[in-house]
Amino acid sequence: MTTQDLLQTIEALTTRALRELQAARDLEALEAWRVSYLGRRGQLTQMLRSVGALSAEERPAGGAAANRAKEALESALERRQEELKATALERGLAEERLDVTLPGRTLNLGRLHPTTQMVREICNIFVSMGFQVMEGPEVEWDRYNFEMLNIPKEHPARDMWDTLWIDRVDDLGERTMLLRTHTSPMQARIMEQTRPPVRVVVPGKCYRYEATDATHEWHFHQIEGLAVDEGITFADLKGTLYELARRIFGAERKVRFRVDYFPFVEPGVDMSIDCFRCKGQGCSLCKNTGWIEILGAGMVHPKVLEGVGYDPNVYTGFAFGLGPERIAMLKYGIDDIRHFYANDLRFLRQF
Ligand code: FA5
Repeated sequence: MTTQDLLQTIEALTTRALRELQAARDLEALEAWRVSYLGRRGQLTQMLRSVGALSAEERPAGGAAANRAKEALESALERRQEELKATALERGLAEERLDVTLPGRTLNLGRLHPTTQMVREICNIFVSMGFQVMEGPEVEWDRYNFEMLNIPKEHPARDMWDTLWIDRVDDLGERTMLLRTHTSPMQARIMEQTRPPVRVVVPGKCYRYEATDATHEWHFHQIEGLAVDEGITFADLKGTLYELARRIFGAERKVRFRVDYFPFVEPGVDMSIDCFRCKGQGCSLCKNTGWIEILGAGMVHPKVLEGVGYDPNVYTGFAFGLGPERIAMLKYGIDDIRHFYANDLRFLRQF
């Protein structure tokens, strides 16, 4: 090979190598390129070796050309490495970039069910008046749900609580277990276990085997109240419930007590508030009476006190049972109690 041939070959090789180098898109491709041209068996390395085959006069010029080519490729490789690193960094930064102008994703926050909210509001009012909050079993014995409340087996008052029975009978074939129809069984349970003074409220679920309509569910809540001590009178009952009505429905609410019958109180009453929509004039909400009934109450019957071992000559007390769904209906103008448990988010999201 003459020097002329070698110089041409080196030039062609350098041009090709530089073109390929520009086409390399990542560091791996660069390494492959380096091995292919500058590696121990690389194309340029081979060429440098072939300089030795030139004659002594031609060797310096050929060697110098080959070395220049080597340096040119090495510095081109370095530059390309820097370029690719910079591009990779830019790409990385671009990928990590946060577009703060994008609208945020909506977070669906949960909330308390309107019944739970109402139960808590009512319980808090009683707590502020010195009552404790207790809970009791939803599956209850006949004994607590009826018998200890002065409602014996054949008593007609049992018709007032259409009952869902648990499939279990005693030795005499009598059904003994049920889903509680009211929270009143907790009156007996609490008094059995404590001595006066007693001041408790009991929120919880109740169940009745009855047809549903706008004001009746087969599953609903009650809050029971019970206060027993020496010297408790009907005035205490009225004062406590009046305060409840004012705190929930406003200071100017009027309250009405009327005689009602519950076997476990004597006397028994129901309490109504004057209709806040028509201010007592009569409207569809209050069925033209001007009053809306919100709870049943009364003075604890002496027989109930005796049944739990309290001396009715020493202790007296009052009890009441109210429906938080009915109170929420009145407070928020809800026209049908069945909305509460229909799981319709359009309804639930309003609270
Ligand atoms: C009772 O259940 C008595 N235990 C209340 C009581 C307690 C009286 C202590 C005296 C002393 P009544 O069946 O009226 O009473 O129910 C009381 C409240 O529970 C009602 O005023 C109403 O707010 C609610 N309630 C009753 N039945 C239903 C029903 N099917 N659906 C929704 N709420 C109901």
